[in-house]
Amino acid sequence: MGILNVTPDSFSDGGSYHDDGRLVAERALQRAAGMVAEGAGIIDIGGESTRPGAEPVSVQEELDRVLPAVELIRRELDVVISIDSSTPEVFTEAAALGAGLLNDVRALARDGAVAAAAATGLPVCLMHMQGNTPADMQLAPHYDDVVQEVSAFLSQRIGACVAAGIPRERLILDPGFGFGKTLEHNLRLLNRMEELHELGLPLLVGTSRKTMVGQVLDRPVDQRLHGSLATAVIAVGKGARIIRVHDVAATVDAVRMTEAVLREAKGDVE
Ligand code: 7PJ
Repeated sequence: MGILNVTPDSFSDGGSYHDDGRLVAERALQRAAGMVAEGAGIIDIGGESTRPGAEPVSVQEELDRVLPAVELIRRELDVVISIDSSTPEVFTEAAALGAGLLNDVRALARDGAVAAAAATGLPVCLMHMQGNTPADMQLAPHYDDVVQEVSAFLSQRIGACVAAGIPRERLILDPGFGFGKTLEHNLRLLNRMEELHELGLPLLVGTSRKTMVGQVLDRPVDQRLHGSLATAVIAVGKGARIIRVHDVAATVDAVRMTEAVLREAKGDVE
């Protein structure tokens, strides 16, 4: 899964483009095409910054950022379009334009989100976050047992989805690396990710360029590729099915190599 941000700070070489949704969408299409050529099977389009402390965006602004990109990428590329959003209106409109997956860091907690997601008929990725907004999630993360609490939360959200008519088979789970977690919590979640297989659903992992990598390696965000690859390899080794990344070409190589080794263990050499 390749990350495609359509927030105002994401096309830094084209500030004036933001006045024109169509040009932003064209830049987004170029990036998406590059990631597809590098081996991405899913493009995750996000119009809301979920960085700790980020300002909220209005529904209309999020729609204006995301929908033109969805429409253009859907028309031009053969790839699954994922919508990184928590906003019911965005789910509905993006689904109508051909999006194929809803990816919600708030696990459909917003008012109307479960019903709107159910009505689209699309698969949904439910992510764990402690504290329910990116604005306050990193203030003082605390867990008695982070893996158990993430698992219990996801289990509760699965229940809410199933009760609203989203079949279990349509759900994907994500422990939510960096969302209301200290470095120790993030490392423990990665080490014990197998325990989440008890929930019986595919796992998605997003650690690309995150603070946890920066903290271990003492590197700024533009120097976290190699550390991010290490986490992707571990996640695949522990059975993650989707890896959400900025650096698609490098991650595809690392994942393919990992999978070749894992296949050999099953007596199935490439
Ligand atoms: C994640 C996400 C993640 C899922 C972001 C960033 C922050 N969606 N959206 N999982 N992270 N499912 O990319 O640094 O970890 S935005």
